Amino acid sequence: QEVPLKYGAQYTGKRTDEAMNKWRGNRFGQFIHWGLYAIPGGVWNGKTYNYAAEFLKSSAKIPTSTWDSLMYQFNPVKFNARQWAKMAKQMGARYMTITTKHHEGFCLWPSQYTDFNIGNTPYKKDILKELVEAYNAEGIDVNFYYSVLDWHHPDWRYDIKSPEDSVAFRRFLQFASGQLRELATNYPTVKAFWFDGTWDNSIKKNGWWTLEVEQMLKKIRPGAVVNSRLRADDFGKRHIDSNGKLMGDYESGYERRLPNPVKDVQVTRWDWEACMTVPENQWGYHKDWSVSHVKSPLELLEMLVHTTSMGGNFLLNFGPAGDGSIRAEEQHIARTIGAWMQQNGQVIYDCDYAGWEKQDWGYFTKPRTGNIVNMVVFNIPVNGLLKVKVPAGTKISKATLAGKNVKVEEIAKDQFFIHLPQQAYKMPPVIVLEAVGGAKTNAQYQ
Ligand code: H79
Repeated sequence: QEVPLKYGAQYTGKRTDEAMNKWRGNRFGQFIHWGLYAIPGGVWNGKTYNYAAEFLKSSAKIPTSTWDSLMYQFNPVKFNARQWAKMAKQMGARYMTITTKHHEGFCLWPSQYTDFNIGNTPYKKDILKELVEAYNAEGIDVNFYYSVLDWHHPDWRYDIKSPEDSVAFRRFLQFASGQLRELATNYPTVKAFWFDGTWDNSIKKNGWWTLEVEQMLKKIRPGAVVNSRLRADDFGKRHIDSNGKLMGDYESGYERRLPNPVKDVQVTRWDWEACMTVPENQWGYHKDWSVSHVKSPLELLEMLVHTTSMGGNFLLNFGPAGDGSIRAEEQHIARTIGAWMQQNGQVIYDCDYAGWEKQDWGYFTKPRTGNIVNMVVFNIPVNGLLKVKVPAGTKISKATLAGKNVKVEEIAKDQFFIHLPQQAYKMPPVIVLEAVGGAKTNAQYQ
């Protein structure tokens, strides 16, 4: 029994249009968090705050007027959009998502709706425009992150508790709509919108606005992709509407975590994206990364493969410094992942869930077409034997490692050993299987 909804999901199942196929096939994206928080970098009055650097205003209880005056210090003399874009390209990112406005309310573009924007900093120039042009020139799609939550705007409300709140918040929603219309109109190559800061009661009580925004953006930019985090339905239900249907075009709830590859395979039924930090929880630039574990390039690469193997996109975050430089650790990550992607990108781009039983050595991925299944090996068994359990009736006719055949041994019904050549692997080896017969197992056939 379905509940009638005015603001619920607009369609069911995965979108199959060209724009969405491109978004999905991109698989690997670069997230960039850049704003005024990059200037203090997690340190205020000599005190280091371990919590997320982009939350410093809140952690250190800094008054809005004090925080906002950081704007007059924003002058990234080392910023070079083309260098950023080249690094992203070298890493293998096919899209980039930039914080046009984070919770602090500062705009990286010269918005006509507020003075709190890049045009009034010493830097003056439109950073968003520079980034869009530089990334697009490298063939990388650019998507816009937009925080609805706004610590700067006087009309922002966390909840609506009085008629005055209601009037103020209406004004706020008009402001946000205006900014989003401005972004979609002035940067015509934008491919997707990544909403954040939409969890408060004020938004939940205004689900109509979230649908209105989704429809407006798609009208201005046909094919635009919108994340589920924007959306709330008539009853304030977020992401998934009151009838259990996904709102927006893809599920965006996996933040700093990934679905379990065995228990959570239901995620393969819809489009989704996970976003990930390099430290435990720092999105904006933090001067002192010793405050938490810092993920290694191989940890992050494994997460990318894990995500692809479950039909999701992986959005890896970078937090440039206030001067526009990118820290050495992040550059190292980009280079290391990039070197592997250069050789093995075909197991990521346009790949999807293979539908085969997960094994301890790593992950399967499957190109959208053809009878190929890829194995990406992160845990190499001491005996060098990689077990593969195939769907009933499937045969593995061939297995190759870097173009060379490796031994395939049938050990039982629908079970094979792939003999991995014994050597010291510095990066995860990829074995390409040719599989014949059996049921089609790609997620799209389920
Ligand atoms: O931009 C990065 C972070 O700064 C931002 N999202 C990523 C992409 C972020 N904002 N807040 N948080 C992360 C954590 C806040 C979580 C909470 Fe909640 C909001 C706790 C309570 C309200 C989410 C919604 C968890 C529970 C309800």
